[in-house]
Amino acid sequence: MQRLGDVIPRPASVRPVTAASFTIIPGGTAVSAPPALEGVAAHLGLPLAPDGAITLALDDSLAAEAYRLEIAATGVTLAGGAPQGVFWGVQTLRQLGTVLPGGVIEDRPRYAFRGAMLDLARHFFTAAEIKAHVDLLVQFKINHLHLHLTDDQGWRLEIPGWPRLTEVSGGAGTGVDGAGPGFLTLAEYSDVVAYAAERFVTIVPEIDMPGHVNAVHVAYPELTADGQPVAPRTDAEVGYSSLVAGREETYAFVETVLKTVAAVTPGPYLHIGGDECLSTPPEDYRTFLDRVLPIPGRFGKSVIGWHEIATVDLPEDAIVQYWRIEPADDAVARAAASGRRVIVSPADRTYLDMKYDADTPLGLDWAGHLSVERAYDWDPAQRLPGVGEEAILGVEAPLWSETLRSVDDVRYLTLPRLPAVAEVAWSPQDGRDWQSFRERLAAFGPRWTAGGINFHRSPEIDWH
Ligand code: TNX
Repeated sequence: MQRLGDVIPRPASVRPVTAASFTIIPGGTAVSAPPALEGVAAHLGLPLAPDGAITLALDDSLAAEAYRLEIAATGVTLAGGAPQGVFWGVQTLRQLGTVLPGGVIEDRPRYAFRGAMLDLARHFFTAAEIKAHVDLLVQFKINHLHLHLTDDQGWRLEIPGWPRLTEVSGGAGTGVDGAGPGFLTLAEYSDVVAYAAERFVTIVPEIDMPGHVNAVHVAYPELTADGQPVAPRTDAEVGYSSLVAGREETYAFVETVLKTVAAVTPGPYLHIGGDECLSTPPEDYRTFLDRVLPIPGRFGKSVIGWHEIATVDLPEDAIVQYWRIEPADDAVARAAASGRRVIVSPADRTYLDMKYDADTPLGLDWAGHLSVERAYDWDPAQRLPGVGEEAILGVEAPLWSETLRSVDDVRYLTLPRLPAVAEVAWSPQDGRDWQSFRERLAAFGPRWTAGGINFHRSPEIDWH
């Protein structure tokens, strides 16, 4: 039997009762749940019955994402502030296995935004593959999936009225090194959104602008500065393409794209990129963002951008996503001081596409090597001078896909560092400890192996 606290992310409070335990009998033990929780109950994979020994309930004295799990010899009670709190409690139950140690877990997240990002532009992943990724993320209580839908190489979302975006730039050979093809139709995107929503995951769509747009210019040369045809690019350079700030056609295009994405995105955010605009003159960058940053608000969404956007005037509800390695950035501290919230994604702690060490066959190393311990052993509130706990909306672990070719590759870089970042984002800082984490993580090796889930057998962990 596992110990009650053998869960990732580590719960806020764990009180074991050593004598007691409850054993789930597959096919025998039933779950009782009110109608509002029947969808959540289904994730336990047990039958529903009014007198089930596992009781799910709502408790409005708890915060929406908080839950309380009580395990006694006679039964189990799981209460959450809202269905999502119960759902996170279900993830805890599933990690504990079938012989549940007795006691009480009271748990709630440190940050409201616990994110992962998948880059569909450099290498496309299908709707089915994205859904499988959602299944993996929710086990660690990640509640946002940021989809990087467009970049220099490819454009991965259907936009009615601009068919060449996906016909040309979602076509054969549009991934890095000629991988591909692929794009999501709006129906497929909506299917992913709905699947994620059933698991309390919010999709955050990103249309990267004004840089990272070579795929736009390949499809529509009339949007370039001189109207001349542009060659497709499948290398991994950045910073060479830009939408043209001084032309009205640019904003008609951007407006249509953001309106389309907003219409199929129930979540509150639209990410407009804004990173690495090395070929956009600073005045043009400002002109472009002054026009584009307010657009998501007109469609009822808050705008998110990579931290370069903090150099211009931001809407009040704009969110800045910090990705730099040391040293920190003054503009982000100024944005925080004026009330903007920050998503913390420092590349040297959260970029899942960094190699673990010099021997890692996949990934990049521009931000250094990212061991499991480095992904775990840091405090978001201590990372950025002037960006304290109140300014932080949450933490996200991006996975760029230049070197990825398969779901196995995604998992190799994601596991086991995503669980580390998930604990950074969920668990109270003062309860976190690398030694405890690596011991809890060791138990996942046999589970991933049994489930056919590829992962990196990091030598930092004494795998069971
Ligand atoms: C930087 S970080 C990028 C991406 C690359 C990534 C590779 C950021 C906002 N932009 O264009 O894919 O590095 O690690």
